[in-house]
Amino acid sequence: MGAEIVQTTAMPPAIQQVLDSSYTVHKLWEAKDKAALLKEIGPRVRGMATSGAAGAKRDLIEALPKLEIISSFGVGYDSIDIACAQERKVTVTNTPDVLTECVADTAMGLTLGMLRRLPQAHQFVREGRWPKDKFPLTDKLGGKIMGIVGAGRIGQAIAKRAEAFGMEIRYFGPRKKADLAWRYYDNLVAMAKDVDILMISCPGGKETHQIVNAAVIAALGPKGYVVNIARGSVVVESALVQALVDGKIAGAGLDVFENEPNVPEALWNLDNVALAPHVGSGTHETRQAMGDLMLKNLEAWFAGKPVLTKVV
Ligand code: 8YV
Repeated sequence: MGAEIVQTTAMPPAIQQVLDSSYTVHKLWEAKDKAALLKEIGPRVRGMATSGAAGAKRDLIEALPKLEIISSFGVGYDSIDIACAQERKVTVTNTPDVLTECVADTAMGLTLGMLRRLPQAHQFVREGRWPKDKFPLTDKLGGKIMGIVGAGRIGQAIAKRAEAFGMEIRYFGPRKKADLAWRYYDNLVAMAKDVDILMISCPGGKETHQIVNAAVIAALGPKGYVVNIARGSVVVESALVQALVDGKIAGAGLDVFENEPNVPEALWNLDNVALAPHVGSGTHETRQAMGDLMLKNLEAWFAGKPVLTKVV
C-alpha cells in the first residue's frame, strides 16, 4: 500500500477509485470523531487530498506533523492556510487551467440568463402563464460594457466569450497588465460607474475580501448587473441582497455565496436573479481533469518528482 493520506471531502467516484488503490486513505469527513481519528493517524499521514470547498485550516495542518503535501481539487486556495503550510514546509498544489473554460462558460451562462431573464422565462412557461400574460422585454448583450474584476486566466476566458457576444471589456485588478489592451481601472467604484455588467472573477482571500461593497454596487446603478463566479467573500452579500430587493441594480447572476450552501432566503423568490449552487467547474469532463491533476500532483510528490501545479 502507498503512503498514508488524509482526505477531507468526497471526490468523484473515478478519482476516489485511484486514491483508494494508490494510498492508505483516511476519510476525515466520514469520521464520527474527527479529533480522535487525527490523533491516531497524525504521526503517519504524509499527504492530504482536499478541495477548494473543504480547504485545510491551521488546526488540521498542525494536527499532522508529518504532512508533506496538500493536493487540492480546485483552483482557489483561499480556504487553505497557506502561511501555515509555508511555516511547516508543506507543499500545496491546486488545479488551474483545466477548469478555466467551464467556469468562463458558467459566467457567460449567468450573464445571458440574467440579461435575457432566461430562468424567469422558463418559470413563466412552466407555470402556464404564457396564454394569459406577456413576458416582459429584456436587455441585449451586444453593445454592453463588461467590467471584469480580476483579469486572470478565468477573467480573460470570460472576456473572450463576452467579446464574441459583442461586448466591450474593461478590467480592474491590483495592477495594469502590459499584455491586455482593454481599459484598466485601479479604482473599483470608478469602473462600476462606467460598466453595465460587473463580472467578478478574482481569487478569494484577504486581498479581495468584500471589495465589492455598497459603494461599488451603488455605482453600478439601476441598469447594472453583478455576476459572481469567484467567491462569495469578494462581495458584501447583505449590500448586494438589499440592492436587488430594492431594485437599485438590474440583477445578479450568482454561482457563489458567502456561506455556502446557504443562500440568503431574500434571494430565492426575486425576479432579478439567476442563482446556481457553485457549479462553475461542474462538468463531467472538467471535474475528471481536476481530479486527474490532483492525483498527478500527489503521485509526483510521492515519486520524488516535481509537482505539476504548485501554489507554494
Ligand atoms: C470547485 C472552485 O468546485 O476551483 C475552485 O476554486 O471553486 C470549484 O472549481 C471547488 O474547488 C470544489 O470544492
